Amino acid sequence: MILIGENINVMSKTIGPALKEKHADPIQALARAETKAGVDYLDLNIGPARKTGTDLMPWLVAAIQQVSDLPLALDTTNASAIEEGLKLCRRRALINSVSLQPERVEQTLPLVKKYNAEMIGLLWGSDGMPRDTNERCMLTVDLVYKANETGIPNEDIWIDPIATPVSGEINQVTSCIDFLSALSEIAPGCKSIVGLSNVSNGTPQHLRPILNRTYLIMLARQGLHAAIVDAFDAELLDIARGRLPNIVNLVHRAMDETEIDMEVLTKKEQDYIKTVRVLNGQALYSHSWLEI
Ligand code: THG
Repeated sequence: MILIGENINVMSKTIGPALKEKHADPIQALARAETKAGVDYLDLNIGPARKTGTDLMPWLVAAIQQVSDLPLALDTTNASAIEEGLKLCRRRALINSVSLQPERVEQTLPLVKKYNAEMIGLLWGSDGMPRDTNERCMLTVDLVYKANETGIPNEDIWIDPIATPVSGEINQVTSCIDFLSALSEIAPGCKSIVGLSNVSNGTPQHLRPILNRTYLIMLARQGLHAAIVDAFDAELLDIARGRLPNIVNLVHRAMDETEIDMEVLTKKEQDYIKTVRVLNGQALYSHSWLEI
Protein backbone atom coordinates (compact mmCIF):
# COMPACT_ATOMS: atom_id res chain seq x y z
CA MET A 1 0.00 0.00 0.00
CA ILE A 2 1.25 3.46 -0.94
CA LEU A 3 0.89 5.93 1.94
CA ILE A 4 0.66 9.67 1.35
CA GLY A 5 1.18 11.93 4.36
CA GLU A 6 -1.75 14.36 4.78
CA ASN A 7 -0.20 16.62 7.39
CA ILE A 8 1.00 19.54 5.28
CA ASN A 9 -2.37 21.17 4.73
CA VAL A 10 -3.75 24.67 4.91
CA MET A 11 -6.41 23.66 7.47
CA SER A 12 -3.76 22.91 10.09
CA LYS A 13 -3.42 25.47 12.89
CA THR A 14 0.36 25.70 12.46
CA ILE A 15 0.71 25.13 8.71
CA GLY A 16 -2.12 27.47 7.60
CA PRO A 17 -0.47 30.61 9.03
CA ALA A 18 3.02 29.44 7.96
CA LEU A 19 1.82 29.08 4.36
CA LYS A 20 0.26 32.52 4.47
CA GLU A 21 3.47 34.12 5.73
CA LYS A 22 5.74 31.85 3.64
CA HIS A 23 7.47 30.85 6.83
CA ALA A 24 9.33 27.70 5.79
CA ASP A 25 10.62 26.44 9.16
CA PRO A 26 7.50 24.76 10.63
CA ILE A 27 6.56 23.35 7.22
CA GLN A 28 10.01 21.90 6.62
CA ALA A 29 10.08 20.46 10.15
CA LEU A 30 6.78 18.71 9.46
CA ALA A 31 8.01 17.41 6.09
CA ARG A 32 11.11 15.97 7.77
CA ALA A 33 8.99 14.33 10.47
CA GLU A 34 6.54 12.83 7.96
CA THR A 35 9.45 11.49 5.92
CA LYS A 36 11.01 9.97 9.04
CA ALA A 37 7.65 8.41 9.99
CA GLY A 38 7.86 6.35 6.81
CA VAL A 39 5.23 7.53 4.31
CA ASP A 40 5.86 7.19 0.55
CA TYR A 41 4.62 10.56 -0.68
CA LEU A 42 3.87 13.97 0.83
CA ASP A 43 0.53 15.64 0.03
CA LEU A 44 0.89 19.41 -0.30
CA ASN A 45 -2.59 20.79 0.31
CA ILE A 46 -2.79 24.56 -0.14
CA GLY A 47 -6.59 24.67 -0.43
CA PRO A 48 -8.31 26.44 -3.38
CA ALA A 49 -5.63 29.23 -3.31
CA ARG A 50 -7.35 31.11 -6.11
CA LYS A 51 -5.26 34.27 -5.87
CA THR A 52 -1.97 33.11 -4.36
CA GLY A 53 -1.65 29.53 -5.63
CA THR A 54 0.60 30.12 -8.66
CA ASP A 55 3.13 31.72 -6.35
CA LEU A 56 2.58 29.56 -3.26
CA MET A 57 2.74 26.05 -4.76
CA PRO A 58 6.19 26.41 -6.39
CA TRP A 59 7.48 28.06 -3.22
CA LEU A 60 6.17 25.12 -1.19
CA VAL A 61 7.52 22.47 -3.57
CA ALA A 62 10.99 24.06 -3.43
CA ALA A 63 10.90 24.32 0.37
CA ILE A 64 9.83 20.68 0.77
CA GLN A 65 12.43 19.38 -1.68
CA GLN A 66 15.16 21.02 0.41
CA VAL A 67 14.38 18.61 3.25
CA SER A 68 12.76 15.51 1.70
CA ASP A 69 13.39 13.30 -1.32
CA LEU A 70 9.86 11.88 -1.32
CA PRO A 71 7.66 12.33 -4.39
CA LEU A 72 4.87 14.89 -4.01
CA ALA A 73 1.08 14.99 -4.42
CA LEU A 74 0.04 18.51 -5.39
CA ASP A 75 -3.32 19.17 -3.76
CA THR A 76 -5.27 22.23 -4.91
CA THR A 77 -8.17 22.98 -7.25
CA ASN A 78 -6.10 25.77 -8.84
CA ALA A 79 -4.76 24.24 -12.10
CA SER A 80 -2.22 27.03 -12.74
CA ALA A 81 -0.84 26.49 -9.24
CA ILE A 82 -0.45 22.77 -10.00
CA GLU A 83 1.42 23.60 -13.20
CA GLU A 84 3.83 25.96 -11.46
CA GLY A 85 4.49 23.25 -8.85
CA LEU A 86 4.99 20.54 -11.49
CA LYS A 87 7.72 22.59 -13.16
CA LEU A 88 9.86 22.17 -10.05
CA CYS A 89 9.12 18.56 -9.04
CA ARG A 90 12.24 16.37 -9.15
CA ARG A 91 10.29 13.11 -8.85
CA ARG A 92 7.27 12.01 -10.86
CA ALA A 93 4.38 13.91 -9.26
CA LEU A 94 0.81 12.95 -8.43
CA ILE A 95 -1.80 15.57 -9.34
CA ASN A 96 -4.45 15.78 -6.62
CA SER A 97 -6.88 15.93 -8.21
CA VAL A 98 -8.84 15.81 -11.47
CA SER A 99 -12.61 15.75 -10.91
CA LEU A 100 -15.35 15.57 -13.55
CA GLN A 101 -16.33 19.21 -13.40
CA PRO A 102 -15.83 20.36 -17.02
CA GLU A 103 -13.35 23.15 -16.29
CA ARG A 104 -11.25 20.85 -14.08
CA VAL A 105 -11.10 18.19 -16.79
CA GLU A 106 -10.16 20.74 -19.45
CA GLN A 107 -7.49 22.49 -17.41
CA THR A 108 -5.90 19.64 -15.51
CA LEU A 109 -5.87 16.56 -17.79
CA PRO A 110 -3.48 18.21 -20.29
CA LEU A 111 -1.06 18.90 -17.40
CA VAL A 112 -0.92 15.21 -16.52
CA LYS A 113 0.21 14.49 -20.06
CA LYS A 114 2.52 17.49 -20.50
CA TYR A 115 4.49 16.84 -17.30
CA ASN A 116 4.27 13.04 -17.41
CA ALA A 117 2.58 13.09 -14.00
CA GLU A 118 0.19 10.59 -12.45
CA MET A 119 -3.29 11.75 -11.45
CA ILE A 120 -5.93 11.22 -8.81
CA GLY A 121 -9.29 10.92 -10.55
CA LEU A 122 -11.72 12.32 -7.98
CA LEU A 123 -15.25 11.01 -8.44
CA TRP A 124 -16.91 14.38 -8.06
CA GLY A 125 -19.31 14.97 -10.95
CA SER A 126 -20.96 18.05 -12.38
CA ASP A 127 -23.83 17.32 -9.94
CA GLY A 128 -21.40 16.98 -7.03
CA MET A 129 -20.97 13.93 -4.85
CA PRO A 130 -21.94 10.50 -6.25
CA ARG A 131 -24.89 9.04 -4.28
CA ASP A 132 -24.07 5.33 -4.52
CA THR A 133 -21.73 2.71 -6.00
CA ASN A 134 -23.47 2.77 -9.36
CA GLU A 135 -22.88 6.51 -9.73
CA ARG A 136 -19.25 6.02 -8.68
CA CYS A 137 -18.84 3.42 -11.42
CA MET A 138 -20.44 5.66 -14.06
CA LEU A 139 -18.22 8.60 -13.11
CA THR A 140 -15.16 6.33 -13.28
CA VAL A 141 -15.95 5.19 -16.83
CA ASP A 142 -16.50 8.81 -17.87
CA LEU A 143 -13.28 10.10 -16.29
CA VAL A 144 -11.09 7.23 -17.51
CA TYR A 145 -12.46 7.68 -21.04
CA LYS A 146 -11.56 11.37 -21.00
CA ALA A 147 -8.10 10.67 -19.58
CA ASN A 148 -7.43 7.97 -22.20
CA GLU A 149 -8.49 10.41 -24.93
CA THR A 150 -5.81 12.78 -23.62
CA GLY A 151 -3.25 9.99 -23.89
CA ILE A 152 -3.13 9.04 -20.21
CA PRO A 153 -2.99 5.25 -19.62
CA ASN A 154 -5.07 3.56 -16.90
CA GLU A 155 -1.91 2.74 -14.93
CA ASP A 156 -1.38 6.46 -14.24
CA ILE A 157 -4.93 7.03 -12.91
CA TRP A 158 -5.62 6.63 -9.20
CA ILE A 159 -9.40 6.66 -8.72
CA ASP A 160 -10.69 8.28 -5.50
CA PRO A 161 -14.29 7.25 -4.67
CA ILE A 162 -14.41 9.99 -1.96
CA ALA A 163 -14.53 8.74 1.61
CA THR A 164 -17.15 10.49 3.78
CA PRO A 165 -17.62 10.80 7.56
CA VAL A 166 -19.01 7.82 9.48
CA SER A 167 -21.23 10.29 11.36
CA GLY A 168 -23.00 11.03 8.06
CA GLU A 169 -24.75 8.71 5.67
CA ILE A 170 -23.42 5.20 6.31
CA ASN A 171 -24.32 3.97 2.81
CA GLN A 172 -21.63 6.29 1.48
CA VAL A 173 -19.05 4.72 3.78
CA THR A 174 -19.91 1.18 2.63
CA SER A 175 -20.17 2.31 -1.00
CA CYS A 176 -16.45 3.13 -1.11
CA ILE A 177 -15.70 -0.45 -0.05
CA ASP A 178 -18.12 -1.91 -2.61
CA PHE A 179 -16.74 0.35 -5.31
CA LEU A 180 -13.19 -0.97 -4.85
CA SER A 181 -14.33 -4.53 -5.43
CA ALA A 182 -15.85 -3.42 -8.76
CA LEU A 183 -13.00 -1.18 -9.97
CA SER A 184 -10.78 -3.81 -11.62
CA GLU A 185 -13.67 -4.85 -13.86
CA ILE A 186 -14.86 -1.41 -14.93
CA ALA A 187 -11.40 0.16 -15.35
CA PRO A 188 -8.69 -2.51 -15.59
CA GLY A 189 -5.25 -1.26 -14.60
CA CYS A 190 -6.49 1.81 -12.76
CA LYS A 191 -5.26 2.25 -9.20
CA SER A 192 -7.31 3.42 -6.22
CA ILE A 193 -6.87 5.89 -3.38
CA VAL A 194 -8.89 7.45 -0.55
CA GLY A 195 -8.45 10.36 1.83
CA LEU A 196 -8.70 8.05 4.83
CA SER A 197 -9.13 10.64 7.60
CA ASN A 198 -12.33 11.90 5.97
CA VAL A 199 -14.10 8.93 7.57
CA SER A 200 -13.41 10.22 11.08
CA ASN A 201 -14.04 13.89 10.38
CA GLY A 202 -16.32 15.30 13.09
CA THR A 203 -15.48 12.48 15.51
CA PRO A 204 -13.80 13.32 18.87
CA GLN A 205 -10.03 13.56 18.32
CA HIS A 206 -9.02 10.57 20.48
CA LEU A 207 -11.45 8.29 18.67
CA ARG A 208 -10.32 9.12 15.13
CA PRO A 209 -7.41 6.64 14.88
CA ILE A 210 -9.45 3.47 15.50
CA LEU A 211 -11.92 4.51 12.78
CA ASN A 212 -9.14 5.32 10.32
CA ARG A 213 -7.26 2.08 11.04
CA THR A 214 -10.30 -0.17 10.83
CA TYR A 215 -11.54 1.45 7.63
CA LEU A 216 -8.07 1.08 6.08
CA ILE A 217 -8.10 -2.67 6.74
CA MET A 218 -11.60 -2.99 5.26
CA LEU A 219 -10.63 -1.03 2.13
CA ALA A 220 -7.28 -2.82 1.77
CA ARG A 221 -9.10 -6.14 1.71
CA GLN A 222 -10.83 -4.98 -1.50
CA GLY A 223 -7.52 -4.01 -3.08
CA LEU A 224 -7.03 -0.36 -2.11
CA HIS A 225 -3.77 0.80 -3.72
CA ALA A 226 -3.05 3.98 -1.76
CA ALA A 227 -4.31 6.19 1.05
CA ILE A 228 -3.78 9.78 2.17
CA VAL A 229 -3.16 9.36 5.90
CA ASP A 230 -1.99 10.94 9.12
CA ALA A 231 1.74 10.15 8.91
CA PHE A 232 2.01 10.18 12.70
CA ASP A 233 -0.44 7.37 13.43
CA ALA A 234 2.22 4.71 14.04
CA GLU A 235 -0.27 1.87 14.47
CA LEU A 236 -1.91 2.78 11.16
CA LEU A 237 1.47 2.59 9.42
CA ASP A 238 2.16 -0.73 11.16
CA ILE A 239 -1.13 -2.07 9.80
CA ALA A 240 -0.43 -0.82 6.27
CA ARG A 241 3.06 -2.33 6.33
CA GLY A 242 1.79 -5.77 7.37
CA ARG A 243 3.28 -5.60 10.85
CA LEU A 244 0.00 -6.32 12.67
CA PRO A 245 -1.42 -9.41 10.96
CA ASN A 246 -3.48 -10.40 14.01
CA ILE A 247 -5.46 -7.16 13.96
CA VAL A 248 -5.96 -7.48 10.20
CA ASN A 249 -7.22 -11.06 10.57
CA LEU A 250 -9.57 -10.04 13.37
CA VAL A 251 -11.10 -7.26 11.26
CA HIS A 252 -11.53 -9.69 8.35
CA ARG A 253 -13.31 -12.10 10.71
CA ALA A 254 -15.62 -9.34 11.91
CA MET A 255 -16.42 -8.49 8.27
CA ASP A 256 -17.42 -12.13 7.62
CA GLU A 257 -19.00 -13.28 10.88
CA THR A 258 -21.88 -11.76 12.78
CA GLU A 259 -21.30 -13.78 15.97
CA ILE A 260 -17.92 -13.34 17.63
CA ASP A 261 -17.22 -14.31 21.24
CA MET A 262 -16.14 -10.96 22.72
CA GLU A 263 -15.39 -12.40 26.20
CA VAL A 264 -12.10 -13.94 25.08
CA LEU A 265 -10.81 -10.75 23.44
CA THR A 266 -8.79 -7.83 24.79
CA LYS A 267 -10.39 -4.37 25.04
CA LYS A 268 -8.42 -3.26 21.98
CA GLU A 269 -9.58 -6.25 19.94
CA GLN A 270 -13.17 -5.61 21.00
CA ASP A 271 -12.81 -1.99 19.89
CA TYR A 272 -11.74 -3.06 16.40
CA ILE A 273 -14.74 -5.39 16.12
CA LYS A 274 -17.20 -2.76 17.33
CA THR A 275 -15.73 -0.34 14.80
CA VAL A 276 -16.19 -2.80 11.92
CA ARG A 277 -19.85 -3.11 12.95
CA VAL A 278 -20.27 0.66 12.74
CA LEU A 279 -18.39 1.07 9.45
CA ASN A 280 -20.30 -1.70 7.68
CA GLY A 281 -23.62 -0.31 8.86
CA GLN A 282 -24.56 -3.15 11.24
CA ALA A 283 -24.46 -0.79 14.24
CA LEU A 284 -25.47 2.85 14.43
CA TYR A 285 -22.70 5.42 14.86
CA SER A 286 -22.64 7.60 17.96
CA HIS A 287 -19.61 9.19 19.67
CA SER A 288 -19.94 6.48 22.35
CA TRP A 289 -19.92 3.45 20.00
CA LEU A 290 -16.99 1.85 21.81
CA GLU A 291 -18.78 1.97 25.18
CA ILE A 292 -21.84 0.06 24.02
N1 THG B 1 -9.14 12.84 -1.48
C1 THG B 1 -8.11 13.46 -2.09
N2 THG B 1 -7.42 14.45 -1.52
C2 THG B 1 -7.76 14.89 -0.30
C3 THG B 1 -8.82 14.28 0.40
C4 THG B 1 -9.53 13.24 -0.23
N3 THG B 1 -7.07 15.92 0.28
C5 THG B 1 -7.54 16.54 1.49
C6 THG B 1 -8.17 15.48 2.40
N4 THG B 1 -9.13 14.73 1.66
C7 THG B 1 -7.09 14.57 2.96
N5 THG B 1 -6.23 15.29 3.85
C8 THG B 1 -6.59 15.55 5.17
C9 THG B 1 -5.76 16.37 5.92
C10 THG B 1 -6.04 16.61 7.25
C11 THG B 1 -7.15 16.06 7.82
C12 THG B 1 -7.99 15.23 7.09
C13 THG B 1 -7.71 14.98 5.75
C14 THG B 1 -7.48 16.28 9.25
N6 THG B 1 -6.70 17.09 9.98
C15 THG B 1 -6.93 17.31 11.38
C16 THG B 1 -8.23 18.10 11.59
O1 THG B 1 -8.66 18.82 10.69
O2 THG B 1 -8.80 17.99 12.69
C17 THG B 1 -5.78 18.00 12.02
C18 THG B 1 -5.36 19.28 11.37
C19 THG B 1 -4.06 19.79 11.95
O3 THG B 1 -3.00 19.28 11.53
O4 THG B 1 -4.11 20.69 12.82
O5 THG B 1 -8.44 15.75 9.76
O6 THG B 1 -10.48 12.66 0.30
N7 THG B 1 -7.77 13.00 -3.31
